[in-house]
Amino acid sequence: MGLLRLRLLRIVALCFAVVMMVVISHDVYLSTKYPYARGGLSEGEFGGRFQQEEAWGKVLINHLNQNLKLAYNNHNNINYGGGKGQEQAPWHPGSTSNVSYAPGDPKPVKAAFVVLARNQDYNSLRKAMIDLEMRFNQRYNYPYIFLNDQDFDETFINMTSKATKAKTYYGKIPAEHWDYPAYIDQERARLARERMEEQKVMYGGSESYRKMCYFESGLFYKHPLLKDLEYYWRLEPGVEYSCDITFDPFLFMKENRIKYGYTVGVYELSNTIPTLWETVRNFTRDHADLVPEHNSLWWVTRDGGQTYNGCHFWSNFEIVDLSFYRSREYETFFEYLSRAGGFFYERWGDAPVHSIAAALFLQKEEVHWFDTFGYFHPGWGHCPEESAWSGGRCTCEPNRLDRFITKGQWGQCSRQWSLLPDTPSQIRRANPARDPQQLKYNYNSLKDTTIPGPSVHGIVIGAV
Ligand SMILES: Nc1nc2c(ncn2[C@@H]2O[C@H](COP(=O)(O)OP(=O)(O)OP(=O)(O)O)[C@@H](O)[C@H]2O)c(=O)[nH]1
Ligand SMILES: [Mg+2]
Repeated sequence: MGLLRLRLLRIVALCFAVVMMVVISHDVYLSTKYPYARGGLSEGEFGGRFQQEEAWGKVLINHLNQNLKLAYNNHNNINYGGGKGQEQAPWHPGSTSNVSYAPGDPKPVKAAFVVLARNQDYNSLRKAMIDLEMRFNQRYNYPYIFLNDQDFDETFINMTSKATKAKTYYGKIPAEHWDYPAYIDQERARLARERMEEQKVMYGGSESYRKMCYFESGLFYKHPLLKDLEYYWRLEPGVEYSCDITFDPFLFMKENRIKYGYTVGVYELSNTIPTLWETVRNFTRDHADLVPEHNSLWWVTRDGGQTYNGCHFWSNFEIVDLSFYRSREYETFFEYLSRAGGFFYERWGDAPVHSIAAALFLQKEEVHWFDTFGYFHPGWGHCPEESAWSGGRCTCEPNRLDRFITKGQWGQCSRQWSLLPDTPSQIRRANPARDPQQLKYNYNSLKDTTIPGPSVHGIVIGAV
């Protein structure tokens, strides 16, 4: 009996040693084949796709030394709670979950992450990039475009290019895009900054913040690096992605003809935009032909256009079909706002500007809330509701932030876009027999008691 037990023990020890040797030699093989951690790896040096992801995940885990294991798991083995082998979460919005593209492969959508950043942002940016890689882009390999008003330095380029195996591009912003337009009175702008600083308006005293907001409002998409881009995904240093993104949002948007995607809708600080709404009203009066009858203005005004309720998409995250910003409507709108001067005499942000434009020019179904994304930007965030959270491999706290965003005061705007009445094209799709022209928007049926209930299709604010 004793001899048998000894033999058994020997066999177990032998097996263990063999397994350890295989694991160690595999590690050594990977670290020589993929010396990413030491830098300087080009796309061609990667092997097959499976190995790429494996090596990639290992390197990131070694580098980050934090709880990233969840996202590293080979995505082919993820079970999102459906039947065995089901890769698609039940809440999945489209049919695009199984795609993945190698770094140099052409993609079905000409799309990229676009990052405005300063050289000193590289560290908080790397963290955000690595989150995004782990949660999404390690399978899709969309490129990154970095823009800066200064030349990017070597550290920035080195550190950011090593955070992804996708291509990275670095561009300097043309000087005229980071400057005052000729018609702005710079002395008046300086005095306005001083006054707003005294009044403790957030970033009220900052000149560079205004240039940033101006650039992000109407100029960034004119940069030569974005020339052929169809869609862009804005990324900022310091943000966090806390749920796996199991489909390609670019493709999802393209397939569904969505122009604007957001994760968080919040209220704007009114002391940064004292005359913005008045300017928007003037715009709708002067360019009534550009505002479609079936607009989405209910989302931003609940009193027939008298006042702005402050709702805006938090544009530090946005995925946008750039044909929207390149459209005659948007360009005319931006130019109109620019000439009014509020980017510099007040402190208009790109978030309310993009958002009011979406409400003016887009239909309900052209805007999508990516409510299954876990997203955090310092100060606020979004964590999906419980069902999506448990199926979607999230690490954020369900309901904590979401409770405020979807049901509480400050973040109600996220949910409210979906309360907009259906548009004629939606009605036509759902019920082709009905004539949408006969249907009136019924604002009174919406679940918000503050709604006045106009009987027109959209809201005409220029005439108020
Ligand atoms: N190149 C460059 N990028 C800037 C400058 N100011 C801000 N940015 C970038 O513009 C984006 C927005 O700036 P933030 O400072 O994050 O503005 P915010 O998100 O409104 O405010 P906080 O994140 O709360 O500070 C970020 O990606 C910044 O890195 C600047 O002067 N030059
Ligand atoms: Mg920010």
